[in-house]
Amino acid sequence: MELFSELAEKVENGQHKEVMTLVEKGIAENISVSEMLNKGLVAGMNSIGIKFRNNEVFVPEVLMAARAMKAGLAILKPVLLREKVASKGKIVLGTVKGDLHDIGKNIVCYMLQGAGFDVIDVGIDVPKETFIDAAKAEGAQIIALSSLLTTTMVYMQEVMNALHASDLNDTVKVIVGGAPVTQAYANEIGAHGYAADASTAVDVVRGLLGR
Ligand code: B12
Repeated sequence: MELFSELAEKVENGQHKEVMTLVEKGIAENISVSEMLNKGLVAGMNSIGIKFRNNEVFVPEVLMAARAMKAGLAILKPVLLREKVASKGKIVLGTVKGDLHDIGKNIVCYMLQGAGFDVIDVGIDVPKETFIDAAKAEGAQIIALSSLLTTTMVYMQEVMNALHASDLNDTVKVIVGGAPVTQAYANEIGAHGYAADASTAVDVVRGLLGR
């Protein structure tokens, strides 16, 4: 659909006002919100990601694209949450220490909330103690860790170690994700779940909680 490719293009170009107008238009025309998210906003972010990797664009362009993506997400969020019913479980979610990427984490957050889970978003650059303390304080069943850098992905192991050393061990499950993270890595650190994208994350959490 033309709207999706237009959305992707405007995200890529960092045209946040145009992105907002297009998302509003899509909602008014009853276009699928998850398709606008995945085929529009996320697709745009993915293609700027490829250009960033190839040194065709630099940090300022990526930041503008990220701002455009966030502007679109802010409008989609209430619609994604509209379906929310009674809480199906509590999840503490954050991007691990040293890592400031939050776009993917935020999408995972909205998708989980939209599926009826309570999500405590502890933010970015989060030390292991914060994950453990928040899970304790909130009585969460799941800790969800995001990482976009190979250098910060290894911190997930430290969170696992802190969990094993805490009295939460065996009561809280850990799910991991983010571009460099794989199922093999999740297995290696003993995480209970892995998902490559936000909608799979919802399925994995449902599976872990048996609901
Ligand atoms: C946007 C971006 C930035 C922005 C971040 C803005 C923000 N507010 O998040 C800015 C410009 C700040 C940035 C900075 C840096 N970045 Co950067 N960035 C990106 C970029 C282009 C896109 C990331 C993104 O938002 N993708 C879109 C979202 C929707 O996808 P996603 O994050 O992967 O999330 C999805 C899944 O992974 C999954 N998921 C995510 N989290 C979780 C969690 C759970 C529990 C689950 C189940 C699933 C899940 O679901 C999400 C939705 O489907 C990527 C390229 C890429 N291809 O990933 C580079 C990239 C991640 N960055 C990179 C680098 C190197 C950096 C910098 C070091 C650059 C620098 N020299 O300063 C800094 C590091 C800053 C820091 N300490 O964190 C590298 C990492 C290389 C590596 N292998 O480690 C990448 C891969 C680019 C590259 N190829 O060089 N970056």
